[in-house]
Amino acid sequence: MTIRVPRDDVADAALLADFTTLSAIGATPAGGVERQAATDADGQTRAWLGSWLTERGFAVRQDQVGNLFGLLELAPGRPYVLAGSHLDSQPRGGRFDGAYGVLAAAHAADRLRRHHRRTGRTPRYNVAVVDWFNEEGSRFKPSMMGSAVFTGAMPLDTALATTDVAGVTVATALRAIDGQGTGHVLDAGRDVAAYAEIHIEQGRELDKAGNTLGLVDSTWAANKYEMSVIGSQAHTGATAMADRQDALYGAALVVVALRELADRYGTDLHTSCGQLTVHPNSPVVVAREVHLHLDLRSPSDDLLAEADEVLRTRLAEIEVQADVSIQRRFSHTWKGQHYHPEGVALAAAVADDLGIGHQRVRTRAGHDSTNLKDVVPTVMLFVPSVEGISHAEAEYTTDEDLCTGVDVLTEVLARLADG
Ligand code: HGY
Ligand code: MN
Ligand code: MN
Ligand code: MN
Repeated sequence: MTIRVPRDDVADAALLADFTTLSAIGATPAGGVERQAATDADGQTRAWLGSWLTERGFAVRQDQVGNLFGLLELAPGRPYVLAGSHLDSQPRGGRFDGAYGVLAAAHAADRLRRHHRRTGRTPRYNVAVVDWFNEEGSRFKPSMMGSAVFTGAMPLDTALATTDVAGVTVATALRAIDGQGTGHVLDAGRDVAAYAEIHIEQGRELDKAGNTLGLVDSTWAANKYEMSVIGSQAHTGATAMADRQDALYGAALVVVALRELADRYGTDLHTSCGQLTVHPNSPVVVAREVHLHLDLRSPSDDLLAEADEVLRTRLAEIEVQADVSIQRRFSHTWKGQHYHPEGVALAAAVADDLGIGHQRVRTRAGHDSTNLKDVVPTVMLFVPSVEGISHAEAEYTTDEDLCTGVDVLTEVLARLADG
């Protein structure tokens, strides 16, 4: 099939200049960014995107959970093809994760706008760019919050009432950055014809294979738990060891048990505890309570369920061993599922037509497309992460791969918009 929107070399320079500007917001010393959801830095990137879109004729709107949209009406009254990702980052995170996908979507949609103005053609669908609120789930749990509310996977009120460790709600934090819209912008079921997202791979497959493009055909499954290990406070010096109910000792056994569980299943299970809070967290007090966030991922739902059972048994042993009690509750879970085969086929056809090396990949990380794929036809694309590094300041993707990714996304968007 012939390419609908010709490559635009001038636009490469503009994309890279914009990415440099964006990466300077909330920049950290070693080349990362600190832009957790609804912080000032997140607010600044949203404001920057809003003015970038407004200057190019997009109608900028925010919904009640802070999802930021740039609407481009090319076919009045018709549904929209959405393209986007997320601007929020992990603490001292990488500057590419999410932000690249939002900028790529903005540039791709703008190339489409200029192309339709030149040719006078009217596509079947309108186009919209989106920055999904709080994809990362670091400050406010769970991750992928904004897209979960948009797709009906999470009630709006539950999201708005979610608090961070300081007790600040999402609603309060959004108002502080002028991030809360008054009403509905788009209805996932009625107004959205398809969704496309481009993202860094955050793994080594493409980098190892020397391919530029990943066509995401499925996702690993994930179980994320919040856990409390409850003991009793005591003097670290005076209290006899036999009299202790040391919550931090119990939590340490849980962390070791997670690693032993992963070792048991080889490469088919990833486990970690990334966040641990000790109370009262004093050097001369035996901890009374420890809160942990656990993250278990596997390509197999059945294996994940089996690992959950094995963990449950080990937790019961730890309760006896450390004389503590352990409470656990799911905070977020998603199944290992396939993406739309026709979306994968469309992306493969574009890669072939553009002569770009590509392969199918399975995402281990969650993305906003993990939610969108459940309600609309979805295309998810990856560009390489050098050495697979992500959620770290050393995260890196080459300029060439960034630009190639936008070429592909532009063409995918053009074909989705033509329906
Ligand atoms: O949980 C996830 O995989 C996402 O990156 N927040
Ligand atoms: Mn991401
Ligand atoms: Mn991330
Ligand atoms: Mn993610």
